[in-house]
Amino acid sequence: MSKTADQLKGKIPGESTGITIKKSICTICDPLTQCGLNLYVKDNIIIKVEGSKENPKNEGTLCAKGAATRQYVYSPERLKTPLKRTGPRGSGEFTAISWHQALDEIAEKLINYKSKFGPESVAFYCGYTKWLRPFLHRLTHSFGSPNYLTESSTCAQATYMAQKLNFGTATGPDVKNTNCLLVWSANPFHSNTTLARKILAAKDRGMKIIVVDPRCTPMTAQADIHLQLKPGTDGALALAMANVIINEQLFDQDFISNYTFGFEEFAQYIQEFTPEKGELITGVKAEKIVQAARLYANTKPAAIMQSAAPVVHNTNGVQNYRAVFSLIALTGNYDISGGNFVDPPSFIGVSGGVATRENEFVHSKKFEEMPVRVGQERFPVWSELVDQAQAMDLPQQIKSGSPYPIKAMLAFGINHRMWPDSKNMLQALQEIDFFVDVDIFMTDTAKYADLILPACSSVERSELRCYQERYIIYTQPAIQPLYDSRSDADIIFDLGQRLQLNDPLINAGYEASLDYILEPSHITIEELKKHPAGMPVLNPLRIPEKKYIAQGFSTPSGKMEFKSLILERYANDYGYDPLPVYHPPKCSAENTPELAEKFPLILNTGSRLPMFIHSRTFRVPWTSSLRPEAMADLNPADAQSLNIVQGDEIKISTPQSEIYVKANLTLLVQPGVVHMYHAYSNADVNTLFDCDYLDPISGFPGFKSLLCKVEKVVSN
Ligand SMILES: Nc1nc2c(c(=O)[nH]1)N[C@H]1C(S)=C(S)[C@@H](COP(=O)(O)OP(=O)(O)OC[C@H]3O[C@@H](n4cnc5c(=O)[nH]c(N)nc54)[C@H](O)[C@@H]3O)O[C@H]1N2
Ligand SMILES: Nc1nc2c(c(=O)[nH]1)N[C@H]1C(S)=C(S)[C@@H](COP(=O)(O)OP(=O)(O)OC[C@H]3O[C@@H](n4cnc5c(=O)[nH]c(N)nc54)[C@H](O)[C@@H]3O)O[C@H]1N2
Ligand SMILES: [Mo]
Repeated sequence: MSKTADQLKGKIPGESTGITIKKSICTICDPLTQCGLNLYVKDNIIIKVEGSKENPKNEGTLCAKGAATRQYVYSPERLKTPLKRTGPRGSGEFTAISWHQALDEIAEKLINYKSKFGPESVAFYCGYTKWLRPFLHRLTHSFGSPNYLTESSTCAQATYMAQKLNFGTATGPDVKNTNCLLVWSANPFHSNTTLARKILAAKDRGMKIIVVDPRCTPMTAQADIHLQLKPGTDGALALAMANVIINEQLFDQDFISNYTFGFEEFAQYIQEFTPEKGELITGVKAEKIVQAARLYANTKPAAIMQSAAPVVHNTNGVQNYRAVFSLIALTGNYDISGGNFVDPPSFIGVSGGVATRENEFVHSKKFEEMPVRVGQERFPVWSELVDQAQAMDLPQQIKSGSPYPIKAMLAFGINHRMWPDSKNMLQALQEIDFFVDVDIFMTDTAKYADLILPACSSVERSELRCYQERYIIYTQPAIQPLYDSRSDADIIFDLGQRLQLNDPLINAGYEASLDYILEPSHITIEELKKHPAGMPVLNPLRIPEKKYIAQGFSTPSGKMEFKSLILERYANDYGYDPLPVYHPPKCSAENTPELAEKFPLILNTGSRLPMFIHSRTFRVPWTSSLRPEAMADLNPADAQSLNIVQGDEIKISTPQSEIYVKANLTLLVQPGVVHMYHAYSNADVNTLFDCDYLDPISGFPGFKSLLCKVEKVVSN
């Protein structure tokens, strides 16, 4: 073999091989990771993928999903051209049309709905993808609609709501500098691998770890103390820990006296939550609760690591997390280095020490100048604290037309299987007048759209990202968009032009809008283009500790609120309790004992698997081969009493519906709990939930605790 042939075989970059290394980022999962990629490109084809060493997140590493980037990008399920529906909704019958025709038609329809039914009759939606959000958000409001909706109606925002009710602002753990990390329901070894490496490094320098999780996971394997509670009982566990901290005088007197509101009432309320009562409710031994409370309160500084989802995927989720976050105030670990530090977001929810005008950019029209948002009447606290509509109420409003009709939806990556009672969401999509979906792939939901537009993937586009590590990148396309696909941002700005919005920034275009957002930092897109692998932020904002001393807290009382004055305002009309009270999940042995007789097991869903991210990588051969079939996890003790062995086909039923899956026997789930991953097309666990099985404060679905029954159907 010639030298060049050898080099080609080895995929060695250089002039003789024509292979170049292009820098990009992976956004198969998004937005906290955004790992850097080295893409080996020859003739506009990616032939090899590596982690990029310069990137401060992944430092050269890649997870199972990122390593399969080529199979994701070159999937045969990629959408190739704009498509117009020719058959009935869901039939999958479409005909190819041009971009011109598609965008003209969308603009004409949306303008028509706006003039007939008002701009609020058009909803704009974005799924798990985050990068395009500021632009879609502005487009929505410039169009005049208050209805900007996202997947954050089931993710993260309820956690932030709990933090905002307590402290007025969101906060996160300072893992690098803490001496005790209380991981309250997170498993970064599967959900955020770059963070897992940072936790291991902190453990090496002596950091203690407490993990609260109903299952055993790689994270609990690292714990000094694992509190294996029953799903949905987090509030009771936190209140029992508060009981120990208060009654043993382990609290921070100065912080409580000077900076908190409602401590007396809270201290009185927690008296009933003795460690013994905590044990009764949560299943965690009283001694362990005491031990964990002492370790957390006595180690300084200590930080609580929250998750975007599991705690708030319970019908009592916001109050449970409020109880958990009260522990931060009790121990004075708020807004300090090594505690729960407040690092304000720079761009798309990620802090990066970069001053931006994102907030000003997205709110081109004030909510007060527009009609109420979807879900606002049902979830008023959501609407006070989150600048989006609550998408869980969307199917209801599409179907009922109340408080006003929703006629059209422009969605970027919508998956109806995200909603509880996902069939109900699909029915709503069948009833809506006009539905457009922009996605990378042909999906089951896209088949219901009137028009489908093909988006390109992250390696085919340019996007701006800030990193918590004070790093910033504006990527360049590593390859040209495949087929006739386009970047979501180009689609949004092109459509914006056609919608006659008279919006100077939408008219100025994508990069001009980014320059506008970045203007306070004096960083420009032109400068960023000179650094394809990204660059450290040169003069990052210096964020001081204990900002509350000078600024107070952004709560009604100006203090940290054990007793929420926002919730108190809704006490009469909505029955919200101002204290972080504990009530069992709506469907539970404690609340609905008669149901529990028929449905004796707890259904817990959606714990992350390392190779899947929602529905996205089921279609990728490398990742799907690791778990080719939908499976439900059962403890061997439960399996034995139900006469079930590994691989048997089982039926899981709830008061709502039933599904059929294979049984996976594992000690990782506790007896009495069945766990099942979500988003499978052939065994969609979200069909088992009622569409109204929601937390009354946030509107988040109770995905982590419902009652169910398991029966054997076919022996393996
Ligand atoms: N039972 C249960 N249900 C759950 C959960 C659970 O734990 N249990 N978790 C919930 C949580 S926390 C979340 S965040 C949601 C996630 O729910 P979804 O946001 O619905 O997640 P996906 O299934 O990934 O759907 C996103 C779609 O976006 C498309 N997409 C990907 N990248 C792009 C892009 O760059 N542009 C465009 N236009 N489209 C793109 C994908 O192909 C996919 O079709 O699921 C929720 N559902
Ligand atoms: N590989 C992969 N990574 C992902 C995702 C993915 O789909 N795949 N999704 C991304 C998204 S959208 C999100 S929101 C994050 C989620 O990130 P994480 O929260 O870290 O991940 P999960 O596995 O959903 O949940 C963490 C743990 O919470 C536990 N848990 C379940 N119910 C309860 C409960 O009631 N109380 C308590 N205390 N714990 C409970 C589960 O057993 C699980 O081990 O992951 C992100 N990263
Ligand atoms: Mo999420």
